[in-house]
Amino acid sequence: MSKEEQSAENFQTPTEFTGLKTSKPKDTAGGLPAIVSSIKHIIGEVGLKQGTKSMLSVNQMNGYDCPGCAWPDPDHERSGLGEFCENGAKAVAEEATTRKVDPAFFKKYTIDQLGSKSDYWLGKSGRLTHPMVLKPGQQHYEPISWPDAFQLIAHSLNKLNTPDEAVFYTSGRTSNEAAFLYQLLVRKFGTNNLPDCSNMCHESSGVALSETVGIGKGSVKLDDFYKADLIIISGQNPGTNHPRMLTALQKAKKEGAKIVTINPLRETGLVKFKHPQHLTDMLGSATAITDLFLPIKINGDVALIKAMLKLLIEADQKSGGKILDHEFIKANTHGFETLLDDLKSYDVPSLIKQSGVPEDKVMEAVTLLKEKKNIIFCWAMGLTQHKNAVDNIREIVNLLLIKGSIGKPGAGTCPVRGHSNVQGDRTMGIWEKPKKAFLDNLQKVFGFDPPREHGMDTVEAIGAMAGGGAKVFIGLGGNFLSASPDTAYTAKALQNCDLTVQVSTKLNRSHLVTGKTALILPCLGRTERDRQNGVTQFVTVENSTGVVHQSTGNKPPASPDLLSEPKIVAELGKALIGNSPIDWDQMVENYDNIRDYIEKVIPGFEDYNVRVRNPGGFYLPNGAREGVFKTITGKANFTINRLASHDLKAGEFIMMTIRSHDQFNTTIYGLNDRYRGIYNERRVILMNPDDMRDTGVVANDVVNIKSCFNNVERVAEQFLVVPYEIPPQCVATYFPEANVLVPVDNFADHSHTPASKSIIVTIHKA
Ligand SMILES: Nc1nc2c(c(=O)[nH]1)N[C@H]1C(S)=C(S)[C@@H](COP(=O)(O)OP(=O)(O)OC[C@H]3O[C@@H](n4cnc5c(=O)[nH]c(N)nc54)[C@H](O)[C@@H]3O)O[C@H]1N2
Ligand SMILES: Nc1nc2c(c(=O)[nH]1)N[C@H]1C(S)=C(S)[C@@H](COP(=O)(O)OP(=O)(O)OC[C@H]3O[C@@H](n4cnc5c(=O)[nH]c(N)nc54)[C@H](O)[C@@H]3O)O[C@H]1N2
Ligand SMILES: [Mo]
Repeated sequence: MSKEEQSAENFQTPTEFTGLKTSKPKDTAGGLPAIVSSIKHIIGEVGLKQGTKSMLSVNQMNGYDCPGCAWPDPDHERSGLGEFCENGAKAVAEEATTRKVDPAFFKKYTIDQLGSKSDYWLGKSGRLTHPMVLKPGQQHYEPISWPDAFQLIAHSLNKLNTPDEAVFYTSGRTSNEAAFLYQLLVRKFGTNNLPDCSNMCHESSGVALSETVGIGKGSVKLDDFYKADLIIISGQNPGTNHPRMLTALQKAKKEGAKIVTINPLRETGLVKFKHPQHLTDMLGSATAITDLFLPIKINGDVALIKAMLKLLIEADQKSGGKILDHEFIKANTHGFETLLDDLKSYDVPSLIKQSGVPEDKVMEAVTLLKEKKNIIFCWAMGLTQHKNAVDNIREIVNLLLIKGSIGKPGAGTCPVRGHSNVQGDRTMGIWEKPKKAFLDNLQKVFGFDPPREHGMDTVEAIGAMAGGGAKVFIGLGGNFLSASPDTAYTAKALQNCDLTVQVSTKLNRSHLVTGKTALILPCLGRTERDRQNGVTQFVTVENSTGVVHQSTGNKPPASPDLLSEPKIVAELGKALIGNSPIDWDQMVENYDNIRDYIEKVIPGFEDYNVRVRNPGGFYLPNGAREGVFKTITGKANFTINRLASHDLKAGEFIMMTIRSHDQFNTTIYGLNDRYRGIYNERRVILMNPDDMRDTGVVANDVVNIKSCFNNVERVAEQFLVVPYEIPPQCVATYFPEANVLVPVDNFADHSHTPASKSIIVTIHKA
């Protein structure tokens, strides 16, 4: 690499410490501290007046969808105080910031200077304002006009030997309209290379649920929480990542539901909650959320659920068939006998031991499961990011099926989605493995032959770029470098490209580790007014429960030079393919036109433009919700699943990479993880005190962490040890700092989701 090119070190955040402080983990989420924190972030980035205005329209019927998580809003009512939470406030503040990353900023800093800054610093620099280009061998981005940028991309794409040498990534904040246009452009160009953040997120859920219940999405509605008698939450930290879920759980408890949580960590939001918008809560005592906490070992979930299944089946036999829902099993499922047979090969004590959960707690959980008929199972990344992640979720389905807990009110599957429109993007066709029916419809409506061969997912795309098989990378949102596994390897993959393009709102590390030529295309954010031909447009999104609704930005754009995502895709379409047969201009002049096409291509969007104008939007069809299972067998399928197999040697640990309270994925809002009592530092490793003693480390010791997979050693340097209540042989670090340790070739079977919650590591005093 020549001296002028980017230094190899730009790929990770600097290893200097920022000054760790710790306290006891909190036992109550929300409350006054949540309000104080919201206000601090809003005033710091936006100022009080504009900030308050922005917050009041979050998740309102006529406002914009919160750019944070994908938790649903109530169907008919909205809080007059704004339907937002502390972390929603941070997400809005981050986007609405008044600071700017403009051409003068890029003139001031070289790529290497920016590379030496932390992710926190990069994000706090402000909003991107102009399209910028980084020419080969240069150290500074320079302004480029929009038409020149589109020509440059079209030229690079047209030079490829085949369209399959291009990778078109999507992050889950993209609207339905932008996503639909994007996949159309990519397929018209001639490839299905549409990896997305979902590949690293809930892909394992999609795969498992499609196979077992016939739809890759959850089956419950928000109202089901208030009809459930048992809610199980596993592998999820809602207090931080889906704070509005706590409101639903609080209400569910008032309606009589019991709540069981399964997690290696006693996450604060799951312990107690005070609703920051309810005066009675603020003045009175907090609601205890969890009735029973099962402290599981990382990746011990299949073992735990198998133990529960066995114990329930035994109890059922003893009770003469009163515990399981035999009528449901007979009428609606396939494979029950095979499951019973398979379970005979396990014994309960060994399963319980492998799960790490104390036996009396397992028994308590089984007692609840025996009594309760309407069960909802919620989960997130703690279950989807393991080698046997698909097994994790299929095993959950086994549990729900024996209890007949799906396809009726108050019961079902609830994979809690991450990005606010990640589910909608998939519905729109952002998928490297599109269904035949979808492509057939595309062909019928647009009159071209879409490619039929499956494209590359995230892990495959990294490999292709590293190996020279892919040469152009385009990212519609996201931060591919830092979100992907194996940061050093992914960096080489991106640097191997001829061109990398990032459509972004904020500066991130993917702008600093680039192909030979790089483009930044700055776009409008969710909160901003989007006008086309002088008329304000709205976009649409789909939440975790399959509700499609409007989102209308109301803030003036951060810069007059920003384009909306649909406009960027349409302009690229024109430069690459021309304005015929697909009339890109017509589609973006009024987003209703895009929605008319979506309606023609995708089932469930009948009368889209009318129904999406109804307050609260509309539900998409969901077979599993109705008890109709569109699987190969025509029934809900029981499956046979594998236990995790980590033979940890002495000195080895299983590490999960998790989110702190002050981040949204790779966007770092602040340096605190308030609920866990960790302040002003992200380079920490949470360890069990007994393990610390055995390893010969004490609190605040500096360690290097090593992972070794398929004989390749990876090292993450300079982490501070924090003693924490976590099961033995389990440790935790934050994502993305620890992504250098996630092997690109260690991913979930069937879904290819990187196993970023089960990395085998050793810990070494630095
Ligand atoms: N504020 C904020 N909101 C967010 C995000 C954010 O970064 N910040 N990210 C968004 C996105 S894209 C997503 S996908 C979601 C992520 O939401 P979560 O899945 O809640 O996020 P993680 O921090 O990855 O937390 C994983 C949880 O699983 C637990 N866990 C880890 N391994 C295991 C295991 O083997 N078994 C069990 N039972 N539990 C385990 C961890 O202790 C942790 O509590 O949140 C979304 N919302
Ligand atoms: N080790 C480890 N790795 C993980 C995970 C983990 O738990 N552990 N989690 C995985 C998960 S669940 C996910 S979803 C992925 C996340 O992967 P990504 O979605 O790729 O990453 P984000 O950090 O959400 O992307 C942030 C960037 O998106 C851009 N952005 C924000 N809003 C907008 C917008 O409205 N439009 C556009 N065009 N750009 C916008 C900003 O420039 C910002 O810098 O990471 C995965 N990686
Ligand atoms: Mo995610």
